[in-house]
Amino acid sequence: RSLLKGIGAAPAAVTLFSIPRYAKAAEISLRYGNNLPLSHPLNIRAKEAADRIAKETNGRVEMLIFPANQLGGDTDMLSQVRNGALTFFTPSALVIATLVPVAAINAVGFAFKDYNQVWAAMDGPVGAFVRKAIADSRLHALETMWDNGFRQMTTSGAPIESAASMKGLKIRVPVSPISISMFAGLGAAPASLQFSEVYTALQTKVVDAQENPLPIIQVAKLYEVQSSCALSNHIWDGYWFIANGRQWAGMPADVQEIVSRAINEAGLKQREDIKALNEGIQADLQSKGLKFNQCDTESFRAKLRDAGFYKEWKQKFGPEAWGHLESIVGTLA
Ligand code: X2X
Repeated sequence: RSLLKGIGAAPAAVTLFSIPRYAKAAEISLRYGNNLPLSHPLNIRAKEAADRIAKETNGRVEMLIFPANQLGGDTDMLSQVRNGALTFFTPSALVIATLVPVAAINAVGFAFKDYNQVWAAMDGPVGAFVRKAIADSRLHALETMWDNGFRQMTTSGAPIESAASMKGLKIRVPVSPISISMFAGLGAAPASLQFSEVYTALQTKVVDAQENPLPIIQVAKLYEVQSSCALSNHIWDGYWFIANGRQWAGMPADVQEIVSRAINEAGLKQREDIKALNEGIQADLQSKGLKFNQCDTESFRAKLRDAGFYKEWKQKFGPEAWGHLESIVGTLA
């Protein structure tokens, strides 16, 4: 303070008093990238986790968030978290499955009846099995999976009412082998595109349809370029919060503990956000012009069974992973 005496001029004082909350610059910068707009609960809760990490480490650790595909699409961010350019990335299970195939186990069509089954599986044996497989790829998956939601189908063409509506439908799916397999099995013409490309692809009619949970349709404004939504609940999808393995292992134990607690607890809150959001979201999307219809999900299942979809993926995932899933949801194939 005494140093300031005699300087007197405002600029010095301004500099002094605009120092951020934490006196020292962070010693550890964690870089986290994701594919969702800032208004999605995933980003809102991740920001809270970042604030908590800074606070609980007295500013020693900062988590910088790069939302909304700022650093590229899913495939780019997956490379970045593998090579260490990113510390954290939240790929959907569908997307990390391009690297860790068994991670798509939660995306078996029509497997889950409700969220009780989802969390019993993902906080239980299915999630544990997948996290181990992720670790084998030199990535660390935090315990709590974040919610994306039950995926629904939207189109700019005729409403999707049953499996017959799928014939030849140009539908965008994520960069995800099981999604391609499922929609091909349903008779559609699926195309893999990163999420960063979806709005434009729908707008320019490169594809006519897409499938995503309602909160994504809302925050990414897909209702502007789609006219109807079939409530199919065909896949439950979530985000794994993954870390570069070397960076994770290199973190001091106390930091690791603070970071994992902050992120895991934020993830639990994020699940509640999605649940709350789901309550009024249909009405909101309807008011924005999206028409909703029920669809004949039994016709979808039957078509998938006939196409050999369940048999094929049971074999791909292997008896152990499949057994964990069936221990929660009952016999599938
Ligand atoms: O790309 C998608 O459709 C999204 C946003 O749901 C995923 O991250 C898989």
